[in-house]
Amino acid sequence: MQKTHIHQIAQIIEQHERFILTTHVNPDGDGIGSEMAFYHYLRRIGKQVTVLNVDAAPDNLKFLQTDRAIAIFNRQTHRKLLQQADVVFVLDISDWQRLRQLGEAIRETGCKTVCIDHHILEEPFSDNDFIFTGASSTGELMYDLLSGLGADFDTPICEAIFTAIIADTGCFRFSNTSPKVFEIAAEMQKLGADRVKIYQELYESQNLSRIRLLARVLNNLRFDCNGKITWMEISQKMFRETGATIKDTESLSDFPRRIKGVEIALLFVELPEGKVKISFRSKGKIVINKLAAKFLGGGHAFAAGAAVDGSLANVRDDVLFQARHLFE
Ligand SMILES: [Mn+2]
Repeated sequence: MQKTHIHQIAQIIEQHERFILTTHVNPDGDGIGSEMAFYHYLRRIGKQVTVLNVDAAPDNLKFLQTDRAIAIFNRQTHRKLLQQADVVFVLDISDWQRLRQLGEAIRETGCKTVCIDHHILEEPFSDNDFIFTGASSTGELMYDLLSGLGADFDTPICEAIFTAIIADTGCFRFSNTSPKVFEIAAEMQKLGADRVKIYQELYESQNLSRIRLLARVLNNLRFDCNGKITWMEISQKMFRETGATIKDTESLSDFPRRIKGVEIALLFVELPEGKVKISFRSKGKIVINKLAAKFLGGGHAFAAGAAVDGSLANVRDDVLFQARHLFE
């Protein structure tokens, strides 16, 4: 993010009083961390700010005090709030579909919309799009913005930004981990982010049902394309038997990526309404979001997702058929 962009956003903040911040469905560490950092900043400079999301924060992000700050969207309850808002900041997402009914409600109000995101933008999204696909995370952009605005990086802001960055870089493992990412993380740590605490909250506070599901899924791991593709599937029956929920499938496809020779990991999750959710993960050689786009999904070059109608077996066969072409 350049000075000119920061200047534009600074003007928007200066000229308005009532702000709403939001992020995508199934919010992740980057979406929530970015919201929380921006929320604390806007409050401290005396603005009225509400974080309004479609879904609640996952349990492992509640240490960021999300329960106090984040409201879950309800058309009736939040009608007035939306009508009175001056500006809605949409963070970590540039696709109205992934804001569901809240997206519709925001557009109905006609209030100013500003998007800050690092995903590839297919077509103009908001009134003011600030999209930087070279950034590791929206958290990184939030750091650029807040430092450009001269924010006081106190502990809650540092922890929120640190969380956003480690969530989207897989704890500095993914190919998007630039030198700048380490610099920001180092600064956040110096200024108060407790690295060990954040790591434990995020990754070492899992419920037993998720681990039981993981065991089941790994036990049924399958390979294709001479071991370059690995795939796993989760049926509704497996959810029932382990007590796990869809939330517990988050980042499960990280595990098969660890196998030598694997380039792509696919995860198929049977949804109750006759759909299948697909996660596409690549180790960094094979670009994967074009494959996701064939199934009306999207995402980053090396991490993407889609949800399609059909049975687990049919969707899996279709996706595998297309995935094999990536290795021809
Ligand atoms: Mn992100």
